[in-house]
Amino acid sequence: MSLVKLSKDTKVDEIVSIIQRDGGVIIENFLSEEITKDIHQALSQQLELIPDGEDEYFAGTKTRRMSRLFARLPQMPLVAMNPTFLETAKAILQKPLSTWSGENRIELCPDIQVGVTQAIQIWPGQKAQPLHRDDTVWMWQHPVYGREARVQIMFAVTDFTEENGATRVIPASHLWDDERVPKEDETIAAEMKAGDALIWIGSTYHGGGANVSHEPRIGLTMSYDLGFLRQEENHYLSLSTETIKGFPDELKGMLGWNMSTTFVGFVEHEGKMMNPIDMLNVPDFKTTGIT
Ligand SMILES: O=C(O)CCC(=O)C(=O)O
Ligand SMILES: [Fe+2]
Repeated sequence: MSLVKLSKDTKVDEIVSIIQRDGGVIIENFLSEEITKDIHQALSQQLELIPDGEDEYFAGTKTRRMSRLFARLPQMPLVAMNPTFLETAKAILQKPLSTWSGENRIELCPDIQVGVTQAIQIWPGQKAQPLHRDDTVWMWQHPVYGREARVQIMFAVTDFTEENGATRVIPASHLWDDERVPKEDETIAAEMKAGDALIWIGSTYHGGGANVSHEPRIGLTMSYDLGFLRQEENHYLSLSTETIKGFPDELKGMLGWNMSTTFVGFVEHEGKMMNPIDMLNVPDFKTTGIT
């Protein structure tokens, strides 16, 4: 079995139905060759300054991980706002809930937010990462009851091959319960050309592959998560208000500067429960992020 490859112009409904069946899908030519080259150049330079991971088990001692990508990589909005990714994430995550408010039946629809961003450079000699589900960060249980928590992308900055450590995925493992053990021989390598992207969900077992080639592999990952969960990466401390102000309003909100439909994340200011996005217009309000 292999993962289905689709063109970036495929209708969102079709992308979603394949993800719901297989747990993931590959989108070819997700970004243009030119943009991919620029991202490659920027990330390879910045990754030179990043040390290998310290943890042999999961992060990898021959793997460099660099986050805070919205502060570091000017092309991040092109990844995040790419309609194929954004619309797919919305279609999967924004499942409404009906509940009571007094005797009124109301329908609530969750917002989505940016969770983690990370450039992952796997060097020759790195062993395969343990197979895992990324929704374990919130101890999500399986089979998923009600709703998926995450829709994630792995953008191939370099070619992804079986030899250089392409992400390994167990197709349809998002449907498994929490007892079944994920095994290496059930995985397939998400082989991609630079510029392609794997989109998968938080409940699908996957992991970085072993790099037995002579070149490093670079992937750029970013997740969209349910807006009422805690963000895996702390964007409030990572990105300055100046950086945030440079983004389109929808992206500002999705980086955490939005209050969820269920009021998660409000800020009290002068007795009002404010949406944090409105704080950006309050004179003298500033956060500096890591510099
Ligand atoms: O690098 C990869 O291919 C996957 C990495 C991953 O799944 C993780 O770090 O959670
Ligand atoms: Fe992962």
